[in-house]
Amino acid sequence: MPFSEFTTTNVSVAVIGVFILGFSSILTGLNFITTVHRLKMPEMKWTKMPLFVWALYATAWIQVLATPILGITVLLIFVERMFGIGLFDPAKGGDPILYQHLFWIYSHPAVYIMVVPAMGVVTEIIPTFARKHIFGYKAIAFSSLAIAFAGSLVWAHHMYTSGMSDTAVLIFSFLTFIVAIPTAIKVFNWVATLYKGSIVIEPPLLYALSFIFLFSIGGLTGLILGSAGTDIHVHDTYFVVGHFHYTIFGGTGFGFFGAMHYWFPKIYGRMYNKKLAVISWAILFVGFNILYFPMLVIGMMGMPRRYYDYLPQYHTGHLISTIGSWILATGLLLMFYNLFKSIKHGEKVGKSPWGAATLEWTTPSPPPTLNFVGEPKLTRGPYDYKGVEEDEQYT
Ligand SMILES: [Cu+2]
Repeated sequence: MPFSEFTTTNVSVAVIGVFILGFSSILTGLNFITTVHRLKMPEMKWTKMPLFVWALYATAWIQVLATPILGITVLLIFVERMFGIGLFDPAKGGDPILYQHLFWIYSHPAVYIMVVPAMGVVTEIIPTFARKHIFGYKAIAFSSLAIAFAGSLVWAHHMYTSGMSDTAVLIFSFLTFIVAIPTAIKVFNWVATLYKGSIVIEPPLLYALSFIFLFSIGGLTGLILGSAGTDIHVHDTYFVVGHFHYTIFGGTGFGFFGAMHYWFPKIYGRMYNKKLAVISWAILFVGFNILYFPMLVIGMMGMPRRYYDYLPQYHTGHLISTIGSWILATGLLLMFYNLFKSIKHGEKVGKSPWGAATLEWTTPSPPPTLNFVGEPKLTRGPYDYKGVEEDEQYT
């Protein structure tokens, strides 16, 4: 029986909060979809949109289609608690596994709501710092939609040990592997974009490259969890905790940090201390791996998750993780210190400090109210660096 059914804590208020937040997420998605369809400048065809916008567009569809399931689920909890209707409580004729299904039908796609925008960020950063047109524009745009679609069909891979028919396990395992295809398409296209590019190493690129490395570990450990045989061995162990952090922190987190370092000069019209940004990135990256990699190892050895105590054979792994967490925290503090300090004290920059080709770099930094001075003109594609004027070039 779900804990939320019988606990005396104030679950009903909490689920109302989740319900309202869910609406906020749905309306955000609706807003992005409508904006992309109705408010693009007329010259901007679908294939001229920055791929970050494509990523947000795909994400918005997941928000609109998956979040209502969460809303309905918490509503059902509320109804069961308030009126005693048997939905999930077996004593009342309900089905607890149904609750788990409903939860994951939303919560697996929620992972993509977090990670697909980060993939969009990486897609913007890599061509800018490779000074090269993105490789496979259509494949990247389409793979965002494919991830959104395929990612909606795989939720029960969280439930191999909950009691499910072997046929269902096989199908969900197969579908989970399908998601690896559009994800790999993106990774191959990023690497192909870097190939023979004139690469300029700057803080945003370091975060984008870290994303590829860490998210690949997150994705590949996901395949170990997605195939039923190996999942049963590592289910509910630290392997899952390690995998999850490589995906969400290494993926979404590093994508977000990359975005902050990429668009910071546009937002504030000032540049952070680049040297300090590189140092804090290095500390963060090293600390991250020292913190999370041992989790994969002790998880494989059988260390269960959600326990505060453990057998002596797991001690070394936990100790290394703890030291890693201090290093990671140091990197985070340095990074935020640098960014916050530079909001007021950073060196002033022009409209396009990276020499990027997308439209937002043609407006002053910080942008005026309504973003552009007059009507913006589309004179080049989003990755057409030959069209970037001389004075906007990277210096
Ligand atoms: Cu999942």
